[in-house]
Amino acid sequence: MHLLKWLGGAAVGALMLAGSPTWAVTIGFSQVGDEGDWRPAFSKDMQEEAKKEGIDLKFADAQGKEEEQLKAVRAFIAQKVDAIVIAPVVVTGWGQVLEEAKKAGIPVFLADRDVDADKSLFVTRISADFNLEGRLAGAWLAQASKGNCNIVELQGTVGSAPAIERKKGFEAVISNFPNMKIVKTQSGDFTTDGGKKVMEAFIKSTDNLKDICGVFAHNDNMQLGAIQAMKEAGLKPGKDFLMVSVDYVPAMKEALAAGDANASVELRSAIGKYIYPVMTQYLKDHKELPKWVVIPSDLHTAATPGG
Ligand code: GYE
Repeated sequence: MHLLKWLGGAAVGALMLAGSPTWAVTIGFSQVGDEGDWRPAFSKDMQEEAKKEGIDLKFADAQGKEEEQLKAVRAFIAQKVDAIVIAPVVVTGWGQVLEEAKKAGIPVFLADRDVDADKSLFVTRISADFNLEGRLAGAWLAQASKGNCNIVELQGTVGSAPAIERKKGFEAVISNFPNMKIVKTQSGDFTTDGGKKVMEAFIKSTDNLKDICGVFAHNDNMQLGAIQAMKEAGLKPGKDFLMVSVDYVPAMKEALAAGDANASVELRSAIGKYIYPVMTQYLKDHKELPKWVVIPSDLHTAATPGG
């Protein structure tokens, strides 16, 4: 009886292994950190999807430091993982370590943020179009303000792809409107606390946001911090100020519903379901892929929730 049970269990185990072709794949993932609400959701998705796919995921949190990411990637190379995923904190400084991975024959995939290294050094990047997110935010603000708006901007982490591209996209749109301009801009490092501090400084230096009509934040967490600072100063974000940001995290959905914010561009955090099939297929056939697999973005207001 015992033996039968054991044999049955072993057979089921063998079948399970046979049924999940990716069971032997080991992937190293170097993540930025957990600076806001969006990123932990992305980390969780990567871990849960890996489990579903039978992938052994080695997860390294760099706590916002590129040096930590470089160390993690070198450790993955030493461990001879099958593939590496990097969500790079900033765009610069990647050439050398990507060369090392290439030499070791380990394919690298970028998730979310971009690098400025040679594109032959990674297989593909899977992410949203940050420039489009900036353009969507700018277009919404142009429409909501009828093309008349003095704007304060909360930038993301200096040198990161989303801070660079969201700014560029936003400016490309507002430059079509002679009466729209950014009058103050500073980095809040993508954090709630950073956004709050920057907004407090803006409130002081502009006599309580006098003549300011809109706030563009490169992510929701900074916007949520800005909302706190504005409320503490007796101002009415969402009512007297047009508030637009990016991510569409649950706390921003609440802020939109409460009327404290007006619009947010959704950044999907479920990247695992896009990236793993692409990676496992590549490990099987090594077929060249387009250098960018784009995840769609869309803008939400309180009147058009969903997503
Ligand atoms: O918008 C922000 C996070 O890299 C695009 O990073 C991502 C950004 C996201 O900290 O909330």
